[in-house]
Amino acid sequence: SQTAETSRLNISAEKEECPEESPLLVGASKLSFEPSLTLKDVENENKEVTEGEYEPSYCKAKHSVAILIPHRQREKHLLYLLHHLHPFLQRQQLHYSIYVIHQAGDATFNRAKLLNVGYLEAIKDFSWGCFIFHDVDLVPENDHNLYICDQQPKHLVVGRNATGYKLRYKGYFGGVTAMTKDQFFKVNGFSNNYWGWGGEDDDLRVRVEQQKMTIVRPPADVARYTMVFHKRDTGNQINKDRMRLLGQTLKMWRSDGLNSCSYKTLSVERPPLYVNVTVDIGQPN
Ligand code: UD2
Ligand code: MN
Repeated sequence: SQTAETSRLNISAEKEECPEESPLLVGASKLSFEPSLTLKDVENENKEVTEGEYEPSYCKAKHSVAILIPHRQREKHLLYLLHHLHPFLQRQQLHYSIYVIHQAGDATFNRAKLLNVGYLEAIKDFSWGCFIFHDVDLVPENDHNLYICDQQPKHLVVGRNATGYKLRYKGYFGGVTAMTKDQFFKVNGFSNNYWGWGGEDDDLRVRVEQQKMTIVRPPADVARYTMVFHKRDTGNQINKDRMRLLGQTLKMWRSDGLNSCSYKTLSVERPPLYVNVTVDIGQPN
């Protein structure tokens, strides 16, 4: 019967688990940033991605990972990142989805709150076990830098082009980080109160350490990034309040974070290469 046939096909279609280490990794690769690149080009390069999501067709992925990118008015950077990140993640044989969390309006930017929103929205789609918090302008140079979570929160940017590929300072936790669903929940996510540039990444480190977790990093020779050149954006001026806020993290973390993140989702669009969440996160009070 039709039903028997269908179920037989389903059984034979059951995939074997992907190998421990992907055979598709190529190591360090030369990155290109072509100003003439278009979204159509990147869509054509990535026919197997639908609504931002991909999983290998030929084996069962061992990891399901949501990539969260805070964004406003960095369209070219987003394009470069999508162009490099999709093939990079596919070579790692991951089941993944890319979320771009777009801050509506022109109030001061709030990277950390956007990332909280990304987490809260992404878990509505799927039970992602791992989250990668990812600046839009950082492109990974080596696919041995695995976009999977660890037993401990992981910082993936040991070095980047502009800073001689050296860790900026001990405890630095900015740029690209990976935390499991539970690790992030345990620290109550990011603070929502860092408006403008700086401090929010250090605040997350304090939360992590307060939970007796330790930050791990991949080897320096693989945790390398190119940051696309940019100036400080208008709307993201340096946060003069950041040192005062950092002094209060241990007092505030329980009540300021995922559990107090209020926002209004204006739209969730699903073009081929990413989920585009546009959100009103308010403004500093
Ligand atoms: C550093 C950190 C970053 C964050 C920031 C302070 C590194 C490599 N990165 O980045 O993680 O801690 O300092 O807040 O150390 N963005 C927009 N539109 C804007 C403004 C910001 O999309 O108008 C997003 C975008 O994803 C960008 C990120 O916010 O990559 C961080 O902003 P930045 O690139 O201006 O700051 P930067 O490079 O000093
Ligand atoms: Mn940057």
